[in-house]
Amino acid sequence: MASKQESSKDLVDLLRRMWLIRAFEEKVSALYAERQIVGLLHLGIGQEAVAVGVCGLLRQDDFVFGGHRSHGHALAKGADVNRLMAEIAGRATGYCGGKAGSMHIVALDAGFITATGVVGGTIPLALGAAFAAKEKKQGQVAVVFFGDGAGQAGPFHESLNIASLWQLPVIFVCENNGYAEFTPLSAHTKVERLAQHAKTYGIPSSTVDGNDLLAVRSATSKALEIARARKGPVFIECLTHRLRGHYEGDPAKYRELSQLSEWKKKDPIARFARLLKSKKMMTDKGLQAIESEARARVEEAASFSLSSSWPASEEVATQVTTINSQPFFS
Ligand SMILES: Cc1ncc(C[n+]2csc(CCOP(=O)(O)OP(=O)(O)O)c2C)c(N)n1
Repeated sequence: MASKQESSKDLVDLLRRMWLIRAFEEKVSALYAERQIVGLLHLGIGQEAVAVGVCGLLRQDDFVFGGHRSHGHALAKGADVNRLMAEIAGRATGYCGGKAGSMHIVALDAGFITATGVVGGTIPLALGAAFAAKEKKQGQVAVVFFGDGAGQAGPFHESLNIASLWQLPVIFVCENNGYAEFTPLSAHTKVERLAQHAKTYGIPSSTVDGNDLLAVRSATSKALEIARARKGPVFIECLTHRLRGHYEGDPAKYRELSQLSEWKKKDPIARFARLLKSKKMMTDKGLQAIESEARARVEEAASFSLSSSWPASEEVATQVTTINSQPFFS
């Protein structure tokens, strides 16, 4: 249920943002199939409610960190659609001059500090941002998104321990989509709920339906109250599913088709659209318009990207120290 405080416009905007992410990733997938985009591509189609549910409540100056499946996190935090698409397409107009690609996005103007191809690699980095935020005392928080697979990595456990000990304003968001690459959760841990780890380290936690945007939003709102008051970290586990393979081109033979079709019925966008319609906040025509606007926007981004030049060869060694050279923690 939508809370009474949420205006109809706010809720429709959240749907709009989820559609932007979906349309963006579908376009990226189509460009990849045409070999206009190359490299390894991990899409979060089906997981949009987590990105939007969390980032929709953040301030521009909060810090967000992602992983290898983070186009949606960057967009939800406000990354520019053209520059993000151009980055994934390897063009000079991209956020990192076309040298970071899909897995290493940095969008500092939006407060999206970095993604990484190193599973669990940004979890300790988020602690650094949270430490700086705590020192600055301006209520900023750091949020880090990662998958269930990252929960088995050493840096995950070390980071939970230190964040709890030092009461850092960091929100750990685990997107438990049931698989780490091709391995189901039950084959990589005996722990059924990743939130159990948070309890071990004395961190307040919740496990929510990650395909229910309002459930994610409500858990985030409670987490922010704690983190902004600098009372320490919070852990949110979002149960969700990726509707694509681990990477584009993955035949996904490890997953029963029945499992996929069950999750398709829980598609977070269709589900939220149904809710808005049932509350008379949207009509079919309005819903169609939102989807069309999102698709038109990403077409524009694709044209911008594909008409942009490739990075010049003399640029190959520049920007490698972007984070060190920009004073975003000062
Ligand atoms: C440190 C490290 N180990 C292994 C890999 C190979 N790898 C890439 S993605 C992945 C699984 C990640 O699963 P999860 O954290 O659940 O994220 P999801 O792909 O489900 O979003 C692994 C093991 C890696 N990239 N980095």
